[in-house]
Amino acid sequence: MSSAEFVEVHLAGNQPLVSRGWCRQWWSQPPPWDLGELARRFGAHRVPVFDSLFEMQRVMRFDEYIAAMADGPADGEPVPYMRWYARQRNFQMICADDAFAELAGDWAAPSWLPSDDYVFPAIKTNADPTKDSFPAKGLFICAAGGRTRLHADPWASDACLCQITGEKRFLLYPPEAGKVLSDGAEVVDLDRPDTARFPQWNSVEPALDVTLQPGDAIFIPAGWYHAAVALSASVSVTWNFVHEVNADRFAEYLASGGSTDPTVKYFRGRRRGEGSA
Ligand SMILES: O=C(O)CCC(=O)C(=O)O
Ligand SMILES: [Fe+2]
Repeated sequence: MSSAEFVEVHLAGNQPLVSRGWCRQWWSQPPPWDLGELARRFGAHRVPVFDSLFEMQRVMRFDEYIAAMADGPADGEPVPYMRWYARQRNFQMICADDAFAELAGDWAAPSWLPSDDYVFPAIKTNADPTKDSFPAKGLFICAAGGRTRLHADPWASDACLCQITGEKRFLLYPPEAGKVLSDGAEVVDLDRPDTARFPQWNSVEPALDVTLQPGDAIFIPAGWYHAAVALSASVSVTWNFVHEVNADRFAEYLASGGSTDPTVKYFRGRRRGEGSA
């Protein structure tokens, strides 16, 4: 797929894309980031560990996290999920920027992504997600069973996720399914639905139910509800963005209160390449 086609059909058309073997253009295999190697390279870093949504639970050494992955969660606890984000706000204790800088030569973004004309972050030419800062740019690592509950991403932004190691299942629902999946404040937990709160949640089918293999990538358009679960120990890289073709949508988001969001303020207050990423 060319980036022109991707921009027209998927970005402007707000349609998801599953791309098998995004990495094949550069390598026959995805980058060899097995957990042991990552632990050797970055073991001394402190990383944030989450539950199945975006509330940080604790901070631990990366090598300790990798060791704990093998032990499994405590009884009744969700599988811990490491989401190690690059800097995306001014006040952020822990950032993956040093690790991303070291890994930059090891991976490449899918070739169908446009390299020009991003509005969030504002990057006019030669955007490179391996080197440039993006909102919610993160290295996500979890054991089998680690999951991200159903949600839609913030900032009226699109997202790309590259699966590096292990298998991860994704469910996607179109924005209009929000009528039954969300009540405005909360989104239904597909694994433990509160049927009093979301009585119709079961009346919609996912538009997409796919299992990503190492070397696959997925494009999640703005407003689409999605949930993910790792089927084996998993390493993914992900980031969010808004392209010029969706500038109106982003402007509307800013006008309706988005301009006070800490991540929006961070990216609008810096120039490209400023800071450590
Ligand atoms: O890979 C996952 O667990 C889901 C990632 C995601 O949707 C997000 O971080 O917004
Ligand atoms: Fe998401």
